[in-house]
Amino acid sequence: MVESLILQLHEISALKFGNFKLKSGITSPMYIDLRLIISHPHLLRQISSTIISTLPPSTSYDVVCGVPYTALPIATVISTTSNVPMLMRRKEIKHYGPSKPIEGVFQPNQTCLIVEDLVTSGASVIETAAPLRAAGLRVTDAAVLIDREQGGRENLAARGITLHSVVKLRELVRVLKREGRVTEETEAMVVRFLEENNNVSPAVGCSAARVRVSYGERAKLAKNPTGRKLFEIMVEKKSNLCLAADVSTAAELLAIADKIGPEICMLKTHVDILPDFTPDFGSKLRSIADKHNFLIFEDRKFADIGNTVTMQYEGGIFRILEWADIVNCHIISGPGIIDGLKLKGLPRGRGLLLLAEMSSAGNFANGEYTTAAAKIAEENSDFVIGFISVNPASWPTGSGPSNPAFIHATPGVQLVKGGDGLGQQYNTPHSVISERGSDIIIVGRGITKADNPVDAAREYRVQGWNAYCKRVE
Ligand code: 5BU
Repeated sequence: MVESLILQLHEISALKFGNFKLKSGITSPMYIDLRLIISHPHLLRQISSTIISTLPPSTSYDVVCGVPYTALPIATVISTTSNVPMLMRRKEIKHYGPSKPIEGVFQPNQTCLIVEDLVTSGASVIETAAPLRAAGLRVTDAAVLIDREQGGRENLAARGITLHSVVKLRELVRVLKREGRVTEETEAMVVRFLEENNNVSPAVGCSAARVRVSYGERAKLAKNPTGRKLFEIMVEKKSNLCLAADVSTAAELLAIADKIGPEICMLKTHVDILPDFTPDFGSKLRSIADKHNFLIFEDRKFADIGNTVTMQYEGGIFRILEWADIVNCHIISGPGIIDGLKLKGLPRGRGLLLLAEMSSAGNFANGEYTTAAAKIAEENSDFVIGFISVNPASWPTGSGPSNPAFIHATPGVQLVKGGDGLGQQYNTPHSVISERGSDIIIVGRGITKADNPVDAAREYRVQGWNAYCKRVE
């Protein structure tokens, strides 16, 4: 049965051998194009029924969802022949009418089987699972015709999805060779290719999975109430702009917060630079934040042992815990720092950003350090809401950037690339949001030192928001 399928796919030229440049840039000795199957209804029906009969009998599901586009007809045939309702995931977000990422009727907690034609790194399945899960559905299994055996199974398993394939690529080539459709050399070339490319990173795809999910959907995935609120404010205000309010006095800070408040989702403070700080500073800033609907982020960069940071967070003259929705910390001292901050912050519903990367030249927050931050975040996703990062798109496979619940905020942003002579390095809003895969632009002097800070803030907001809209399109 499977053999006859393979031979038919070869006959219709859905399986080709030669030298093909793949989307990832690598050259493959084989190209699989399953879009052709819609021209062969008999084969489409056969593929659909084989995919379902390959599933272990214990697999149960209430709805099916095909990964757009090639697997949509396969999922449709499965749905009509097995009488299981189908869902469709929108690849493009509509800019008119009610915008639903998932089309079709379902109940939260129902189980959805993902149907796919071909799995390489698993990135497309992961991208489809994210909005389904965000909508409350359970996604535990993916059924696929061909597993290219290039890491997809492992990458999906790491995200709680079991891959069931009708045929693996090595097996497929073996059948073709046995039936005299390909030469021994071709088979050897494919096997060598698979050995050399046995772990295709879904890093780009994963990062893409996160960056293509809208802030609104990600709000639903956030475990921490402040993380959720931040996404919601971004959507309500169409703003991914955070003002770094590094001005000379508390009075100036409160004034600029009130003026720029309508443009921002978050205001970042360095409370220890204010010479006129008084104990009522927090409540004054809080009422401006409530008036304009933004969150307060004290850029305190805690770095000590757990016990000390609990005191620094809650006590002293600044009493940061009282008024800051969000604080951040280095992970240099190990995970105990998270435990310490969490002890005080979590009962108040506060959130924490981990410093995974920094914007200044020559800093040491990279490589293994960044990976460690991502791991600590995953282990503390009730309190950690995300990262201070600079280029999350470049983070290694399977680390934090793939998790859409985490938010990335990036300092070092101005309208033109450059620096400040003291190590700061600037990238543009477009580069930060579109190319580097961050979510929030943190802008200080680009706004505070502008001739007209309100106009400047609006410009940054529009540029940041447009870059985001393009990204999720
Ligand atoms: P600027 O004026 O846009 O350069 O201000 C950037 C702000 O972000 C400033 O408050 C810094 O303390 C803060 N910052 C940063 O620039 N780079 C970092 O890596 C981190 C914070 Br973390």
